[in-house]
Amino acid sequence: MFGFIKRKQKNTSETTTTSARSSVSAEDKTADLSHSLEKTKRTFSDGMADFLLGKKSIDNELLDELETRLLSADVGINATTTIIDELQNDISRKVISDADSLQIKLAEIMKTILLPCEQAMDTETAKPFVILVVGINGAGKTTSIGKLAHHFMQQGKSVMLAAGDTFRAAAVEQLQEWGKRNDVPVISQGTGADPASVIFDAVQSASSKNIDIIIADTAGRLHTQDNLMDELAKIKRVLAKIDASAPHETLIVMDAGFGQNALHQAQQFHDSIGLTGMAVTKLDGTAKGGILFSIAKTLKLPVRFIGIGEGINDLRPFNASEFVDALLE
Ligand SMILES: Nc1nc2c(ncn2[C@@H]2O[C@H](COP(=O)(O)OP(=O)(O)OP(=O)(O)O)[C@@H](O)[C@H]2O)c(=O)[nH]1
Ligand SMILES: [Mg+2]
Repeated sequence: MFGFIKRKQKNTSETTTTSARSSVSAEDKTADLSHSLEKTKRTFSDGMADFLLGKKSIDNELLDELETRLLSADVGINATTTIIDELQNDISRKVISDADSLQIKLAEIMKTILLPCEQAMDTETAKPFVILVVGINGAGKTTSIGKLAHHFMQQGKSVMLAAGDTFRAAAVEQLQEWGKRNDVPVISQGTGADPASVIFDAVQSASSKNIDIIIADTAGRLHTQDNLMDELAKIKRVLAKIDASAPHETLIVMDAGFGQNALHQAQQFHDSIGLTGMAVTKLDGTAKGGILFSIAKTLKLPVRFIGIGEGINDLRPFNASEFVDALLE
C-alpha cells in the first residue's frame, strides 16, 4: 500500500499497464497477482497515501487508520491485533520512525503470519495421488479442478478426473469440458449415480493405467446438510478400501468473497470430514483478500493454491511472500 506514497513522492504518475504484464517472468507473475488483488489493495490504500504524506510522524492515529483498513479487508481481529501490536512495539522502540520503515516492518509481520500456510501439495507420496475436492455450492470446485489438471500436466504428470458431482444437472458435462481442454480422461457414470462408486471406479482405472494424479469433483454442499456430509465421509471410507492412505488430499475450495463466513464453513467441513488443504478462489473479485490472514490465524490449514481469475492459468501455488508483496505494492 505504501508503494503509493513512493510513487507520489517521486512525483510520477505512471502505472503499469496490463499488456506490460503479459510475459511469464517471475517478476510479471507478481505483477499479475498484484493486479488481481486490486480490490483488496484498494481497501487498504485508498486515501492512505494522502493521509500519510500529511503526517510528520508515525503515531496512534495512523495505527488506528491502518487497523480499520485491515479489518475492512477481512484480515480478522486476531491477525490485525498481532500486526498493530508489533508495529506499536517497534514504534515505541523507535525501530519504526517513518513510512518506509513502517512498510518494511508491516510486510515482514504479514509474511510471518502467512508463512505457516505456505505448504505445497506433495503429489509424489502416492500413485495415483488422490485429491478429493469439496466445498459449498459455487465456490469454484470444478473450475479449480480444471486449472489444477493444467497445473499438474505442466509439471509433466498424468492426470485423470472423476465426475463425483452426480447431483447437479450438467455438472458431469462441465467437468468433461475441462477434461477436453486439458486432454485428460474423465471417469463418469452420469447424473444420479453414487459418487463413492464413481470415484472408486476412477481410482481403480487410474491405478491400472499408471496415472499419477486423480482429482475427484463432488457436488456443492453446506456443512449443515448432514446427509451430504455423510456422503463425503462415505467416499473417504470407500477410497480407503483401495488404499488406506487415500484420499491423500482432501482439498476444500473456498470463495474468498464470503470472508469470515467461508472461514466458519471451512471449519465445519474440517470438523466433519477432516481437511488437509485449501484452495482459496476468486481473490480477483473481492476486497476481502485479507481472509488469508484469518485462515492462517484460526483455521491453520495449508493454503495449497489461490484462484485469481476464471482462466486456466489463474490458479497458482500459494506463496506467502509473493502474496504480501503483491498486496503492499
Ligand atoms: N473471478 C473468478 N471466478 C472464479 C474463480 N474460480 C471459479 N470462478 C467462477 O466461479 C463460478 C463457479 O465455479 P464452479 O467451478 O462451477 O463452482 P463449483 O464449486 O464447482 O460449483 P457447484 O458445482 O455448483 O457447487 C464459475 O463462473 C467460475 O468461472 C476465480 O478464482 N476467480
Ligand atoms: Mg462444480
